[in-house]
Amino acid sequence: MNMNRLATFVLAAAGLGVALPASAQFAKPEDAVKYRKAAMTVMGAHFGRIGAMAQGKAPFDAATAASNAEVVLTMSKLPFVGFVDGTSSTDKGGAKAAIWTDRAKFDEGAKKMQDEVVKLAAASKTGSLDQLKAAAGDVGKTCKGCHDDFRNQ
Ligand code: ASC
Repeated sequence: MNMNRLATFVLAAAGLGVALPASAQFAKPEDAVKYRKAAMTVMGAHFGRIGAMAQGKAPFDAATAASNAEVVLTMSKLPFVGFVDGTSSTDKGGAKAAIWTDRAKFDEGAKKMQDEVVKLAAASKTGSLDQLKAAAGDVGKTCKGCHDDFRNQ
């Protein structure tokens, strides 16, 4: 396949939402690490805005909550392709080797987070602060659960 054809294929696959193998998405392992960290950072920034409202640290605004939840919903789908083999680390905040030795548990944790984020997005559209608080609490538990098990302190 020449480069133009390859590019067309990759763009078509992306447009169709087809998951490409990680090797096709990242030229180098460190690119995958950078990608997953960036996705987590953006997700955390927008979830943090909702968390601040849920905790009364920022004024509740339903439209702001809903738009942040939409970003979290999109971002929640992105980091996991970046957990490619051979990219565990012992650095603070790095990915523990347990991700690769206990992959089923890791994948289950990711799925749980994604499911709770779907509920968060729905809750954010009701305009109810109480519903937002409950859903944000459930999402936060899924973040923490995985971080406790799979992210270096
Ligand atoms: C966040 C964020 C996390 C989670 C976690 C919830 O906003 O960046 O990792 O919430 O702290 O316990």
